[in-house]
Amino acid sequence: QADIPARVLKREGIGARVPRKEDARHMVGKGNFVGDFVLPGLQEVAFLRSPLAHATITGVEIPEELAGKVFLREMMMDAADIGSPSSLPTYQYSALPPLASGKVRHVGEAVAMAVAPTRAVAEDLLEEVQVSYDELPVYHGAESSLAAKGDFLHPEWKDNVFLTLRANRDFDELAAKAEVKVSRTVELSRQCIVPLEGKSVLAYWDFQADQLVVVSATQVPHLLRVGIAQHLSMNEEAVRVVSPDVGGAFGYKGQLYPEDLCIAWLAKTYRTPFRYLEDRREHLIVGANTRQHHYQLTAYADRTGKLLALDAVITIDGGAYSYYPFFVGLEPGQAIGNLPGPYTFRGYRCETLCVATNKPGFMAYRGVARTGVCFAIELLMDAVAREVGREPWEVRMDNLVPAAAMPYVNVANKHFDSGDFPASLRRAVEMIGLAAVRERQARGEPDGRRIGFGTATYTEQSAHGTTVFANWGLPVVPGFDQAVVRMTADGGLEVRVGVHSHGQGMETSFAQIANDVLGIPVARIRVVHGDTALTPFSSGTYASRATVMSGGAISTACKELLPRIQSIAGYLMGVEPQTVALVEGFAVAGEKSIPLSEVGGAWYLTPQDLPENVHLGGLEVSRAYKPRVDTGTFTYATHAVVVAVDTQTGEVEILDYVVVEDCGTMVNPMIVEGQTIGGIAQGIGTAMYEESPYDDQGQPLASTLADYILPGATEVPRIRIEHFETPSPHTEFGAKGVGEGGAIAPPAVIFNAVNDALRGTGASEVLMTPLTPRRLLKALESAKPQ
Ligand code: SMO
Repeated sequence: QADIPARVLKREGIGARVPRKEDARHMVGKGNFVGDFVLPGLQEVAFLRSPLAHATITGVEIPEELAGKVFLREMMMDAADIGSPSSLPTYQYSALPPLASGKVRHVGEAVAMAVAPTRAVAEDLLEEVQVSYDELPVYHGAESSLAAKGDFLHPEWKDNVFLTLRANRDFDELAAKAEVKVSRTVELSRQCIVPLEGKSVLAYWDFQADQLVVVSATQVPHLLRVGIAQHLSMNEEAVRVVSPDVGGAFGYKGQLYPEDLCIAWLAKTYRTPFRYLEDRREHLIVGANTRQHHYQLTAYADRTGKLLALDAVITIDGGAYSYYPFFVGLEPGQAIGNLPGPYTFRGYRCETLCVATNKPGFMAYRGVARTGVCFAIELLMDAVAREVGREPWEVRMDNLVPAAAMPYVNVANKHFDSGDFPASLRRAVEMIGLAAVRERQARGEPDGRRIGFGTATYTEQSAHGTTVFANWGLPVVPGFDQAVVRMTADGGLEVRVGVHSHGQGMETSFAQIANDVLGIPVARIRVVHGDTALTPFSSGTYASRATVMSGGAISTACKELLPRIQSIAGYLMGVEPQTVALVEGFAVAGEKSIPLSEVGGAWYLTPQDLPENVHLGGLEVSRAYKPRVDTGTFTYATHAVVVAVDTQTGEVEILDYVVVEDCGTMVNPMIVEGQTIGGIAQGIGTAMYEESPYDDQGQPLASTLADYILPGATEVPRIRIEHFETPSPHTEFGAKGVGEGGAIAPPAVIFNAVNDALRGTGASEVLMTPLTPRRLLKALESAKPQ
């Protein structure tokens, strides 16, 4: 191995903390976002949005001189209403017109659009448009929607419910055996997702390719392509979607929006470029559409707190429409399936309703319903522990699925593949130093604040298989993924994937996965993503699936490419192919080694010198991949916190935050940690700050960042993370998904810690996010003598 330069002898494969390739361009402001594109003749688009939550449009007046500059629904009849079909029997379909026609169903719904050389001029044009409305009664929350006897939100509906899901497994029998019954009502407020970059879309006509090109900040370029083709009655091959750098997605960019369709329609119709960039105010008004779950829960347990059964009614405020491909359906499906958490109880009754209201359409946000279900079950767990007078984490230890029971199928038919849930909890309690925390609590703080400890353990399903999507009745989402790998003539590697990376670090971690098989230095591996013309079809980036799915496809494709490289290298070196190892960009056999550029050069440049049998299929391989079983993988983690509560001001400070997580084999622990911390920051937002309240007329009350409070650097504490690494038995290299997990547990642990701190004050428990000082002081008021 003397020929291998010493400087490249470093390990960059699976498990290495390789610095992220993608960070440099962002650090120096060289990212390329939809807003950065410069195209000759580009017109900017602005939308006129409804000021009312529910109304009939009785007339629209557009001054004559604006003809060709302002558009309404009836001017674009060759575009279809957006819909998200599902074959689930209880599902009611909602048609979402690209621009409102006849009715508006939430504040901010787009009614008209204007085009102009600048956004400001386009907004000015809209000032000239007069829309008259007849107000309709507003369904401002699930309660009023469910009470309706007629005049439902959508014509032909039989009530105001998008979807009802029910589960009942041995509930009556097991609940009857319970000695302790504990009920709670817990709730998460509606909030926004607030990525740095909002919705962004640009479209133009590529005359050479005879294609509509849609440049969009999307996390699902291939699904968006299918959606645009379907809704504009175009052939799929006539549409290309490019997703360049995307400033955070988190679920907000996983669907086809009216704005996407409008911009695509303009470019298809006029064959000139158009763009729309959502501004912050639009985001806070039209994007206020996630997390709002209401839970009525009853736990049935023995007198030690071991649960026998759980009864729940989950009500989700689904907003007015379901976006393509299936957004109001995902949330109830994930909620009913994941509420039982990582526990062993065997009795479960649950009804989950996704209710239509006059608010923007609901969507998934990092964690997809599991932030809600974790909050619900983990607050209930603490309540059970208080009821039976035990330490909450010890009650959990008796309820968690033990490692010896793995693989384990829980009461909601979740197939946990591997891991040691109790060990993660024990370790988190150790890291936090619980004994010392309890002593400190008993002593009291010098500044009078109250200390509290909270913990939560959750699982995060990822790598959902085809049957999971099929069970949701979805027509367009296959549960597999694909990759193409190609060794270049000069010994480098191109990896092409249909998922999109927008913060997850896939340009680095995917290169590491390929490096692990082929030994090509990460610096010589280029990960190509974000263009349907360059990449294989993919369901896209969501549900923490990309490392397992696309990573698995890359790994299997590289394993197919490996013997082809060995065959050529073996021939060139005069050794048996199977004796050739690939190390750091070289083919090595005993004392001999050649750089991979010689292998690539032989195949591409002098193929006539290679015998037929070593030529094989060439140096490019395409592979589709899905895990060995269809039931997914289950990452799990325990989060634990210590908080200090100021009972005078209602302020909560996080003093310590620890995570013990297990996402199977880590490709890059540094990226796993980054994902976890980023998720926790967002979870802290859900727990303590972020809220989109509505009044009873459906008017959003937080439409600027002065009213909608985000956690900043000072609100996110230092987070201590430890990893377990139990490889998934089902996946290519043992990985499980990790992208969303961090956001799941923070509300649960913070509320449990605050309720722990409030014990003995007589305050009522806090049970609703976000935990603002106002809510906390209200809980404390109940302690005061009336
Ligand atoms: S909310 Mo995620 O993009 O599955």
